[in-house]
Amino acid sequence: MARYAVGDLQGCHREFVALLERLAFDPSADQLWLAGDLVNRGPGSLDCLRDVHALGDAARVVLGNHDLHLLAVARGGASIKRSDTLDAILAAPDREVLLDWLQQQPLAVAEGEHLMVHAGLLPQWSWEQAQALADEVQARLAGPGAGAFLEQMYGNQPACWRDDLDGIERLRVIVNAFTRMRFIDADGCLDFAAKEGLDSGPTGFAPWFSYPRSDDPQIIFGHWAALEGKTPGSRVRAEALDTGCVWGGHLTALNLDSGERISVPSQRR
Ligand SMILES: [Mn+2]
Repeated sequence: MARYAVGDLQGCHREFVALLERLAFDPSADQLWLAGDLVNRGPGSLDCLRDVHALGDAARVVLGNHDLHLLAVARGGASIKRSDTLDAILAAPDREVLLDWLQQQPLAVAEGEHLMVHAGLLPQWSWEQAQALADEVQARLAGPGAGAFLEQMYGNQPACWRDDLDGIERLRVIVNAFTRMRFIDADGCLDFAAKEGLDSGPTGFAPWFSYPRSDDPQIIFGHWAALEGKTPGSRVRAEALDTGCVWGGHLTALNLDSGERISVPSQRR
């Protein structure tokens, strides 16, 4: 049995098929972890969603910001943006099955020494606390308050985590940290503007992985394509897996047991 983690698909379906072929992936024996953002911006979002759903127990998925955006559009009254490529999913005959499945996925997956999240792990959160906070959001998404939550999910405030936050503010910071975080300050406050490389953050802010932690999980994440798969200056064990397939880069898998990286080139050029 092999275990692989794969970065943001974002509708790169041809590359996803090519990567699974390269891995000789066997859904009856192997496991595929997907670091979120299965959909959006790329041309094959519906096929990506269908294929990952069809993997059943062979796939473990965390939600990314684009996956949550799809749910917010479909079920929270959010507006579609000009750059979104979600129309085929929204019009698909199997959309309810796919959306129901997506809405049940977690913000964090932990197994052994590995912890997979879409954007990152706030250094203020222990591994155990992070898991509990991810569970809070998953329970809300799976429960009767899901629609109201999706309607209020968007927002950059509050930007800083505090243990005593409650209600929608608490859930919003949890979602933003797990799915949108790049640069933070020493107090665990998020910046939402900088999206480029390591030097693009505002004064006083640094990449979340450049802050030390009191525990030492192997953190697997996607989301930040400008890192090109690297985490220089990292003070935690972090594996960046978004290698920008949708932007003409690569789609990358990490063998969780050997540490080997396997990539296929984007077919979007
Ligand atoms: Mn993302």
